Amino acid sequence: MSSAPPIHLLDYGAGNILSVRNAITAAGYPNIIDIATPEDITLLMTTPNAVIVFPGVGNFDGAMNALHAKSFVLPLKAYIEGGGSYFGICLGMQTLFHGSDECPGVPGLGIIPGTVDKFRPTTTDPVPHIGWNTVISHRPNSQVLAPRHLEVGKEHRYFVHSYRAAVTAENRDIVCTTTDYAGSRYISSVESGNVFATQFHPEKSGAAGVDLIKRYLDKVTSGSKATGEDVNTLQFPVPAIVPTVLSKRVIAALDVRSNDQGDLVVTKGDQYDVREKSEGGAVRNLGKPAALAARYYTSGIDEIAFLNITSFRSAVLTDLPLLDLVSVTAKTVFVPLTVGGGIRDMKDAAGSIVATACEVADKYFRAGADKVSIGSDAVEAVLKMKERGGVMNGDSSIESIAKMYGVQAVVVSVDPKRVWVEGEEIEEAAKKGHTVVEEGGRKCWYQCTVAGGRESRDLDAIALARGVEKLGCGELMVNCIDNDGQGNGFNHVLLNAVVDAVSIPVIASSGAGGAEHFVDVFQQTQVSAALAAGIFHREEVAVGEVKEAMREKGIKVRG
Ligand code: 1PR
Repeated sequence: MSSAPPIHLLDYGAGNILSVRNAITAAGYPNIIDIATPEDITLLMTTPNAVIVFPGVGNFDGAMNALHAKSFVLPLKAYIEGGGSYFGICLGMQTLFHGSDECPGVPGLGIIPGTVDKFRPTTTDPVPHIGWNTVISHRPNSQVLAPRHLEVGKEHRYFVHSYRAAVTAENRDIVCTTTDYAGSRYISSVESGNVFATQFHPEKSGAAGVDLIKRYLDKVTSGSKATGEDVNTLQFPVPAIVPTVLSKRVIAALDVRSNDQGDLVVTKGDQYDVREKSEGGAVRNLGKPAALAARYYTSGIDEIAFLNITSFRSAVLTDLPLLDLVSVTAKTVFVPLTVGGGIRDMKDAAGSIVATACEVADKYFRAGADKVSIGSDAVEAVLKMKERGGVMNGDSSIESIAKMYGVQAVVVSVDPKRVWVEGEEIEEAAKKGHTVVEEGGRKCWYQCTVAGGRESRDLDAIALARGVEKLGCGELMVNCIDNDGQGNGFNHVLLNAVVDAVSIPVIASSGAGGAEHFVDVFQQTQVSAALAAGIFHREEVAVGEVKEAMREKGIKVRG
C-alpha cells in the first residue's frame, strides 16, 4: 500500500477520467479515492493536506448539472473558498468562472470573475482548438508552472476545447499562464493559493503533463503554504513574448483485427486489403498493438488511433480484447487515444438495440479512450438527414455522443473512393450534389464508402464533411482508399476540398511514404494533423525523422 497521501477525485461520470487516474498514479499518488457524497467534500475541509482533483470533460451545462444533481456545488464552493487544495482540468477550470456562453443562464461556481465564451474559427485556426500549443508564463516563481518548467522539449501542452476564458482586470490576479489561438490570448491556467486549474489536459500532455501534476501534488500535500510575494509574483504583460502557435500533429494509426489464429494484431491494408498477396493470404501482421503504441509514445507521437477494422462484423461490446488494449495502453501512454470501429447502436439478430452508440462509446471512454471515431454510421446518419431535408432529429450517434462528452470527443473517419467523370458525367455528378474536382488534369468526385470500403453510398466526401460538422463532430479523419498504403503521398486535392468545406480540424490520412509527404501536406493544405500507418509499423520512417523534417521547414511541431 503506498504511503502517498490520498487524492480525492470528483468524477461526475462524463468522460475519460481513467487517464487522469493513470496520470496521478504515474505522478506517485496511487491512493485515489472517489468523492461519493457532499459530506465527503465537507469532511475534506478539515482534513490536513486534502486535495480534490476535478477533471471536467464534455460540456459546461453537463458538468454543472451533474454537480447540482449530486448536491456538490455548495460544499465544493465552500471547500475552495475555504482554501482547500483543488486541481481543475478543462471544464474543471471553466466551471470556476461565473458562467459560459456554451449554456447561457447556467451559473458556474462563480469563484473566478468572468465568463467563458466560444472561439471564432479563422481560415488558419479551426474550432475546436485541438492539439499541442504552448503557454506564456505570468508567474515567474510558480512552484507548479513557471518558465523553468517550460524548457525545450517540454513546453507543449495538449488542448482540446471550443470555449475559453479571457483575461480581464477582475481576474488577471489569478492567471498563471495564457495561450494564443484564433486571434485571442486567453487564460490557459490559473493559480491562487492551493487552487490550480488548467484549460489544457496535463494527463494527455506526455511526461511534461505528469511532471506538472506531480509538482502540484507535491506542493499541496507537503503542507508547504508558501504564499509569499515571491510565489505569487505576477507579470502582465510578459515582456517581448512571441505569440504561441498550435503545432501540427503527427498521428499513428493502428488498424487492429484478429488474425486467422485469433490473435489481435496491427495490420495494414493495401487500399484496405489487409491480406498478404502470397498463397494462403494471411492477415498482414505488423506487430502487437500495445507494444507498437508504447513505441510510438516514447518516439514522440502526438496522438494514437486504434481502428477496429472488422467492427462491422463483430459486436464490439463483446470485443473485449480491444477494450483491454485501450485500458492497458492508457496506463502508460499519456497522449490522446482515439478508438474507431463499430461505434454505433449495437443490434441483436432481431434488430433490437442491445446497446446504444453512446453506451458503446462510454465503454471505450471508461477504458481510457479520449475520442471515438465513427465511420459507417456517420455516412448513414448524413444520408438519413438528407432524406429529412437536412433536418436533424438528435438520433445519430454523433449527436448523442457529442451531447454527452463534447464535440471534441467525436471524430468522423471518412473512407472515400475516387470516381472519375468526363463529359455528361460531370454535370450529372454535380446535379446530384457531388463536388467535382480536378486531379491530375482529370475530373473526379470522392464517393463515401462504409464497412471498410466494401460498400459505396451515393454521397460525396464533401457533403459528408458538411453533414457531420452540422451533426456536431469535432474533427475529421480523411482517408482516401485510392492512396491508402501506396506511399505516394496524401491526396491534397481531396484534403483541400474538405478543409475548405468545414471549420473543424481535419486530419490527413492515407498514402504517407516518407517524411517529405508530411512536409508537403502541411505546406500545401491547411490540415491540422497528418496520420500514417504502414511506414511507421514497418519502421521505414521514424516519428522523429518526420518531426525533424517538419522542423527544418519551419512547420510548428511538438518536442
Ligand atoms: O465503419 O465506424 O465501423 O469504422 C471502421 C473504421 O475502420 C474506419 O475508421 C475505417 O477507416 C477503418 N477501416 C475499415 N476497414 C479498413 C481496412 O483497412 N480494411 N482501415 C479500415 C482504414 C485508415 C487508416 C489507414 C490510413 C493510413 N484505415 O488507419 O491506415 O489510410 O494508411 P497508410 O499511412 O499506410 O497509407 P466503422
